[in-house]
Amino acid sequence: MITVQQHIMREQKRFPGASGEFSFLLSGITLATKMIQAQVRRAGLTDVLGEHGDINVQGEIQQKLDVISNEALVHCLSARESIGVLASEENEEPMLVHKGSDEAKYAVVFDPLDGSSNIDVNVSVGTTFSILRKPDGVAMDNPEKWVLQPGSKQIAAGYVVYGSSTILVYSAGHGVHGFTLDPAIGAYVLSHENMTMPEQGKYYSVNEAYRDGFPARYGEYIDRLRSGVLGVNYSSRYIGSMVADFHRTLLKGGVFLYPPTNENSEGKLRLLYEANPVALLAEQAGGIALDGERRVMDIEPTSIHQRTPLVVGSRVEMSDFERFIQSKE
Ligand code: P6P
Repeated sequence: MITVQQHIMREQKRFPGASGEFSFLLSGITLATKMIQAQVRRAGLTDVLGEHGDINVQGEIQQKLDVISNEALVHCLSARESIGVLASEENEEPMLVHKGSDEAKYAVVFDPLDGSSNIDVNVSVGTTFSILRKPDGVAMDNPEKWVLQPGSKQIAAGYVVYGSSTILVYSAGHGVHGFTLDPAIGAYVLSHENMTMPEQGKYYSVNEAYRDGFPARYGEYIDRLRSGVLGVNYSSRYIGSMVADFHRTLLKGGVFLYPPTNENSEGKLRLLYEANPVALLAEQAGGIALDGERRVMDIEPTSIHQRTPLVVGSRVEMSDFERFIQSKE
């Protein structure tokens, strides 16, 4: 049995000069997500379901569990001296922690409870996170510069999916590893070492209700998948919770798409704390992640909550997507 702490310590050795601060940082995430899952698992039993009432920066009504989850992550991560900046889907501005500390060199960007609109109907939700190193020469009085970096600069990223079991999936640039929370001992135990995305899958995943609002090439691509031209009789799976939809794509292959729509012309998913983490995992697992034209992790962010289209999945479907889209230009 290998716990995530043991695994991180092993990974830690790959970070030159790291003094255990990286593993302590990640332990802040594992602790917070255990606190979150305890609330998610009992949501129906305690007064945590339903709306908190406030409107968050996304203009979405904050679910109570969103607020509790955000507070858990801010509390646990603020106790890590190596962190200087936190940025959350729930907070308009980045948060400074350990202001002035010479130890602080990392920023953590997260969505505390992605898919939270599904909570009341007991559908899987998730926490996403992205860890960045402070750019050289940037002081803490410029927190945006700590987080406005392309996804290629992530030193680690991952998610926790609160589903039929609670699974943490992360990469620190050396493969993708999954850990299942064992409630009997309260530890994340290695259950999926060196996860690789199948070369091809049998599912495509998109909200087809918005199809009329997609740029035409996306609908044409979905028709192409359904035509059998890739040799697979695809089935459609869409949960409406990105972490759950991506987790299936990582394990089973296929493609997940959130294209531009009439309502969200830049796409709905957020670059820093939804698209970038899954893009790192997808590439580390042998898949591809695009914004429809270019590599997600090449996008230079200009604002913390900026959105992006996302097309992510197996090499066969994604290579075909790239060729097909380019043939349309
Ligand atoms: P739609 C959840 O609100 C979320 O941000 C992602 O987790 C999910 O993939 C997407 O929105 C679902 O959006 O428009 O299909 O309901």
